[in-house]
Amino acid sequence: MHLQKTQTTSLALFCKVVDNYGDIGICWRLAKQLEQEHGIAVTLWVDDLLSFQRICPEIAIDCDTQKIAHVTVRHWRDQDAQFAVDEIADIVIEFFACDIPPAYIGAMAARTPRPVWLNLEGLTAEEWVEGCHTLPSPHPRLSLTKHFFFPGFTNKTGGLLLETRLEQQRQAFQSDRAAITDFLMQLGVTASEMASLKVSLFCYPQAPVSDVFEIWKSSGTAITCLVPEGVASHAVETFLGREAIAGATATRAALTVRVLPFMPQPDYDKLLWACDLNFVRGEDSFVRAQWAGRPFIWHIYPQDENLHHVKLKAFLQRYASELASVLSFSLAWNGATEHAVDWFAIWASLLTDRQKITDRSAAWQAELLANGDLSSNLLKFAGALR
Ligand code: TRH
Repeated sequence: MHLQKTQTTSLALFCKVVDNYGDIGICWRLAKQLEQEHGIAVTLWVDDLLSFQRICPEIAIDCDTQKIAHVTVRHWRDQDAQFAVDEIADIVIEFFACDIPPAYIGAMAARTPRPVWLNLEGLTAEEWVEGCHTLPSPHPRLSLTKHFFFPGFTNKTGGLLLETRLEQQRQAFQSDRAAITDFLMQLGVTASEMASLKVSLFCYPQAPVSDVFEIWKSSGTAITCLVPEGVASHAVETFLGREAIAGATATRAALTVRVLPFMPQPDYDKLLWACDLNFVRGEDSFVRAQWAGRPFIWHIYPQDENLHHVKLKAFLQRYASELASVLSFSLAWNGATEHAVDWFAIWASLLTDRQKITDRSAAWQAELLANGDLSSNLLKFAGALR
């Protein structure tokens, strides 16, 4: 592809929200970074503006086209829209093998030069991704080739999403007591809660939250569990004895549970930075917890026949092979143990290992940073295909 130097590269990113917030969370983060750090003209096509609005309140849900943070956001309503060749971007990304509209693909094939077409896959620590990353997949009929692009934890993958200034922002925030206090106060966290062990909780409904609450109640340390609205609602309501809406709180013995509003994506990062321990889930919050430099426990997205346990173990083997406490707690939290769980013992050992886990976080971050960041890796790969 021979673009004049002055011409801005355009990129279309197609996002289908399968469920929850991770699909749009990842695509939005990628879109913003490509636009803001690499000067790419990004159009983000998304089929579910309501989910988008939860993590980005500026989104208008009744708008076909809008510009947010310089990114053009298009409501992807159906597969029937028609597209002219000059509407096709230089780089086209489908997230997680979503089917982009047939007319868009037809116009891609008619365009000269052809766009670079990538399928951005889901994150897994399993070894096979190294063999599949960047593999071509020729279209069965048209003169177009799609390439697979896998995020990952090694230098034979595309790496992880990471904004250039994130580390600097995190360090500035974590070393500024007043900023942390202000942030938590705005969320309704009281002074005594701030002085306790602060745990953020984001997990799927299957997580054994009530078991862990029982242990935390009898803990020798005061614990405040900060849980965004809509998360682990059943266990949280049982604990509170009332509806788990933002602002609801209760203290029982050593444990305070406080329900937070579901917050905009940048604030969720701050929450991870402000807490002593983070429970995260899925893909995007899981990655953000790794950049937060604080101990974290991952609740993996559940799959049929416990396929997710394989993925969980693949990650733990890379990240926590020397951290028995993280291994035991993570397996128990994800229902991946064969024997009865002694929550008291595995929590005690996690708590004892806090410093060791924090040290590991820093070393782990250094390993990840050596792989480069996903946006830059993706553009480098796209550039080589052009
Ligand atoms: O929400 P998730 O479970 O999302 C996904 C989807 O289920 C997806 O289909 C699946 O493929 C993937 O998991 C593995 O978890 P995740 O990935 O952590 O995404 C949550 C997003 O929501 C993330 O961008 C952070 C954001 N968020 C906020 O913006 N505010 C909040 O208050 C919270 C709790 C999260």
